[in-house]
Amino acid sequence: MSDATAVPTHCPYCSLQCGMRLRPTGTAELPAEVVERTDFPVNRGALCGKGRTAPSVLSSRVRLTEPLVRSPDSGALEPASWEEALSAVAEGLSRTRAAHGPDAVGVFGGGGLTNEKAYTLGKFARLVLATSQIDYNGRFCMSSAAAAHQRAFGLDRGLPFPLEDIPRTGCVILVGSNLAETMPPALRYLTELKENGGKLIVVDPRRTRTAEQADLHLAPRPGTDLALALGLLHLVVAEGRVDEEFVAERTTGWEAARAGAMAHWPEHVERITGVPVPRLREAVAMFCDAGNSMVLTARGPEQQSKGTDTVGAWINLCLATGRAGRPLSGYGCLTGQGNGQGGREHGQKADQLPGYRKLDDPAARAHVAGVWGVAPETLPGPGRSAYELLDALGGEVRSLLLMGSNPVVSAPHAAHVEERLRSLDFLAVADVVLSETAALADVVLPVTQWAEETGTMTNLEGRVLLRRRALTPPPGVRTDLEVLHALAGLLGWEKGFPTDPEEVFEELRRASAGGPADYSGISYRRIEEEQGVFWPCPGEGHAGTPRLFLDRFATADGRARFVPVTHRQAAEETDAEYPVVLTTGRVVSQYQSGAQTRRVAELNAAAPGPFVELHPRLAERLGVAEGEPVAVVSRRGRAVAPARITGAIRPDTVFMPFHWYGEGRANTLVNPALDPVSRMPEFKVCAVRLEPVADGRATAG
Ligand SMILES: Nc1nc2c(c(=O)[nH]1)N[C@H]1C(S)=C(S)[C@@H](COP(=O)(O)OP(=O)(O)OC[C@H]3O[C@@H](n4cnc5c(=O)[nH]c(N)nc54)[C@H](O)[C@@H]3O)O[C@H]1N2
Ligand SMILES: Nc1nc2c(c(=O)[nH]1)N[C@H]1C(S)=C(S)[C@@H](COP(=O)(O)OP(=O)(O)OC[C@H]3O[C@@H](n4cnc5c(=O)[nH]c(N)nc54)[C@H](O)[C@@H]3O)O[C@H]1N2
Ligand code: SF4
Ligand SMILES: [Mo]
Repeated sequence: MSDATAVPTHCPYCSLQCGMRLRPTGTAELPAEVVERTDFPVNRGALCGKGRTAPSVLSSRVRLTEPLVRSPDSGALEPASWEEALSAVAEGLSRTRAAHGPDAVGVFGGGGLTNEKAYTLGKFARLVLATSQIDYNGRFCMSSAAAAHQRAFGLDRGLPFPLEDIPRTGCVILVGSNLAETMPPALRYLTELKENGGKLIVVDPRRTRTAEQADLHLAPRPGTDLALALGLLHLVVAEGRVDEEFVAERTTGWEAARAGAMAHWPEHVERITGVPVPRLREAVAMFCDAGNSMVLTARGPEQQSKGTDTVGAWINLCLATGRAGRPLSGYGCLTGQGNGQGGREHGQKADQLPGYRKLDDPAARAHVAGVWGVAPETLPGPGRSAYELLDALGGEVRSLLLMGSNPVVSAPHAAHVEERLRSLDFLAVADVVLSETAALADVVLPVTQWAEETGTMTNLEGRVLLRRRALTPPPGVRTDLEVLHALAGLLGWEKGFPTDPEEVFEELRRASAGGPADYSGISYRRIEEEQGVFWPCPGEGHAGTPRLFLDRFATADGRARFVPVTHRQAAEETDAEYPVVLTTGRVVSQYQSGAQTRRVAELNAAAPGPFVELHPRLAERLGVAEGEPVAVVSRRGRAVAPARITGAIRPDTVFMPFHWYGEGRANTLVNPALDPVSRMPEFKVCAVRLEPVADGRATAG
């Protein structure tokens, strides 16, 4: 297969942003083929099944190819022209604004959108709609780690070092990440770590494919990572393993953090977490005996109503042992979505302006207003967080423009969110497929996909990448930037919303200049020449910053801040009525709400539907056999899915993946309790009871 006609680009899905090449085929059935691209360092040619099959979603058989408008007569979505569809959106949003004010119009974005789209969506909300009510699905993703990063280091970039550093450290504690399934090509970094003699500790209530690779697997009860991290820090102090010099020179706040940890005796921590004291000691020895070590967290410890404090406790462990701010050591968060990093930097977040600036900071407002050519006082203030925004739909927020998310499947307490979406006066959804959320809309706008448009993405390392348009999109679809340009025009903003991504990026560079996430030195040309550029990159002559904090942390005094934390319970603990813990997550062959991957035959064959993973003891008590339906009931609702019985999960816990709609929708059950700082919902812990689906059998648990 010749590469001559293949365009270098990146996968449409997760934050690894694996490099690939695409070769157009000239057919509408399957418009492109994936060709290997070995020059991109993150994946060196390796792809998971989702990446390999991604062109299937470009097929005219599964995607949207014309706008849809809900007919007042039939009540059904019917094909319409772009002019009709766009004016219906402009009218819908204007009507709400005229009747209820600008804050009655909401915007919901996504961490899969390119930097250019995320930036433009935030600008569109603040200028054209003049609303404060914008947030996005990244709130459900890494917001707890982001908040903890900010508190401790003064800056939030998921990984403060490139992935290539991982095999060269001495020990990695991987907390609540199943990267063998969620970022398969990244498993190589852990394999190389072990080949180099390094140790891997995995913290997960399930013995996952990732945990199977570990030298030490700790399986705490879900929602108890905070106690676990405090217990490890307690032992670090008790065993005299604190790096006093590092603590004195590069941190503040140690005494209070130390006191917090000393209150968490190992035996007490064992009672809370279920992890035996000898295993805690083993972990401390592995972590501290290695010359360098890292802690990496993902959604397990973060998607909790105490996710920010939990990540803070892991950061405290790194700081106390001097495992931060020096080469080959540190704390990092494995961000999830394709542009999970860039999507949280350029203004689609409720409290934020481009360049990771704060919306309530007068200097930030003045700078960005200057770039946008408006007076700072016209910019609205901070709005509601994602779940709070969804919860307010049909109440204070009466119309919504949604781009790049499928909350009917992915939001907590999903039946309630679905009902709120249905109660809106007006809903417009831009998507590539008719997702479950798009199916509720008054207007559906069909947009181009990754392979058909150019734009930048910032991967989990903080590396800014370029996706180049490789294909001509079908005639009936437009880009998200064209959609926002047209809507802005209809709403009185002829200028300021360009459709050329590079023109948007040039403006984003200026808007981000001087901010924490400074992109001002990055250009499309540089990205192509350098295999991506790491931010901050504050000038054309600046090399970019693959490694952060080596000389100083990004706080005012340059020191990292210990945050005093203590363990607290999950928002919903088990009791006699709901005796089992439900946790949720992912499988390798489906992506997120499944809107894209459920349309790929090969992936569906591998992962055809939801399931309830449970321990043989629990299954026996319940009287269900492998594959038989189980009802899982929480205070919010009931879901039914086949039993998958395995000794790889704790007997007090069940696991459901969240990729499906219908009776097996995991989020019907999930508790929308929010972290007080990050506003992250508690996706990883709620209390449930299990019932066999046939009548007459007893409740187990
Ligand atoms: N195949 C696939 N890959 C993906 C995605 C996808 O949907 N599918 N999504 C992408 C995105 S956006 C994200 S955010 C990432 C997520 O990537 P991960 O964080 O790796 O994915 P999850 O499966 O949500 O959770 C990871 C692990 O946390 C464990 N866990 C559950 N509760 C707890 C707990 O209380 N404590 C601890 N320590 N662990 C717990 C689960 O058992 C699970 O194995 O994946 C990205 N990659
Ligand atoms: N129970 C449970 N729930 C969870 C989680 C969990 O672990 N457990 N994890 C949470 C996490 S980490 C995340 S990130 C969320 C994600 O959940 P969602 O926000 O629902 O994510 P996706 O399924 O990726 O939805 C993206 C939608 O945008 C469309 N799309 C893709 N690209 C584009 C584009 O460029 N433009 C436009 N306009 N549309 C596009 C897709 O077709 C799809 O319909 O789910 C959260 N929900
Ligand atoms: S690991 Fe992520 S970026 Fe790489 S091919 Fe799979 S889904 Fe795509
Ligand atoms: Mo995510």
